[in-house]
Amino acid sequence: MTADVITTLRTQDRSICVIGLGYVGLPTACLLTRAGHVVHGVDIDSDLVSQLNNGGVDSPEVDLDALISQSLAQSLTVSEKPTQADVFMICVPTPVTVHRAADLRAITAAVDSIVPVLERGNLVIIESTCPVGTTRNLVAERLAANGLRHGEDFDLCYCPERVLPGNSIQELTGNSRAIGGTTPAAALRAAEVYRSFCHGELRCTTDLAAEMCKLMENSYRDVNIAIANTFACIAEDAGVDVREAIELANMHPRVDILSPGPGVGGHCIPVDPWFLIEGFPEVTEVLLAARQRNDAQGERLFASLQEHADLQPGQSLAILGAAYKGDIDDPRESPTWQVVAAARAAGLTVHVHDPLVGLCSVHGEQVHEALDAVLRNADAAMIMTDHSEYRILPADIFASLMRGCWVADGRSVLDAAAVADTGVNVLVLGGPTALSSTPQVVAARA
Ligand code: SAJ
Repeated sequence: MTADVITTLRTQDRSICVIGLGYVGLPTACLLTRAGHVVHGVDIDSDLVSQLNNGGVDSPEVDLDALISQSLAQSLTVSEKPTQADVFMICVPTPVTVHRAADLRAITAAVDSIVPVLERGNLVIIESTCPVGTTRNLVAERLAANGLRHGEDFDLCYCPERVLPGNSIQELTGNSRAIGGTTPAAALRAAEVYRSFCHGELRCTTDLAAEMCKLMENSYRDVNIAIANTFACIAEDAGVDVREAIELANMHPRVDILSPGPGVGGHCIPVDPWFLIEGFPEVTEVLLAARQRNDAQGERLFASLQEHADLQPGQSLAILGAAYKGDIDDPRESPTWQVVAAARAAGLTVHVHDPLVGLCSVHGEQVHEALDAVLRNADAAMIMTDHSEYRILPADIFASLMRGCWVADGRSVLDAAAVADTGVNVLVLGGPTALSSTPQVVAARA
């Protein structure tokens, strides 16, 4: 917790309505409450609203859990409808459709929901990632239904967030931010609101530049992950350990190659580049190629495992990792689901394990908490997520439970040589396969 949170507000904007209480909106509403604002949180998820009105939700982030409880005990109120306020902050999801087009229905619905309570002199802030021009076009047009014009009757801003899930409070209070306004005065006004809880640099700019910078940040990361994945594919064919080669290359003072993996998940990195590709198709071939490389990684690793282990219809595959990245509990938009679909299409029985996502069903797929049950009698296994728990698995766990003798390690979390010594071969994404001198294929265990 930062001790230097400003408790005496330097802005005239005291009451704030935060619409969308997800992994960005809820911590933001709590931080604004802690900073002294009177905050009302809004979400269309009635179960979430009732959970919050009954004391809070379980977050894997311990400090966030405490902040939510404190805020609800302090003055944070929550409902399914916006109330009048000085400031409206919209933090709703903006996915892409199956055709990779921006799906702005949640933003449109959120904007429409504040039209009845929008008043002259208000400030409206969009935080959700959106195509360049959305704020001053789509949002402004919908808000005009109230007869009010942005820049004259109310202020309109676009202020993207940079929260890395799993470290929300530190990221929201410490990261710098672009504060985009459709007028300079609007940006300065929004900066005062963010200054109440954020001690990072607040850089005022236009709404267009702020929308563009958000998409650039995540597209940049997607392309850099794709470069790492390209090098991994080359290394496999060249017989090189890509992680050793990356470590060597990153010794260069101006090289910083990221880590290869079996796909890019989450609601942002694999999504945001599509907003630029959709808007500027003639010049975004690099972004498109990166998306295609990253999206191919999971099935590429599965196909290689299928070949090495000679997997046949009716056999079983254990998949370790439902979350889209290590040490978080969010399975949405995870590359795991592409691999599950490919394995099922190959006639395999699939069981998915995740220590953090826990016992639940995602996209109709059961996620299990008990690793031994998922591994028992499996004909092959695939590690999709770099959870810390997988890095400390005993080397013999696969030999002691599985029927087959092949494991594909998509995140290089295993000590492949130690596992190979137990009679199980390890197919490492981007790295040399660790072959066992005595591969074990054992009869099904009771
Ligand atoms: N990944 C790799 N290799 C890497 C890094 C990541 O394969 O070297 C994969 C991860 O396994 C995961 C996916 O990429 O599946 C995305 O993970 P991430 O940690 O790169 O990003 P997010 O989605 O958790 O958070 C990103 C962050 N953006 C940037 O780092 C530029 C965060 O700051 C943003 O706030 C967030 O997107 C967002 O909401 O936009």
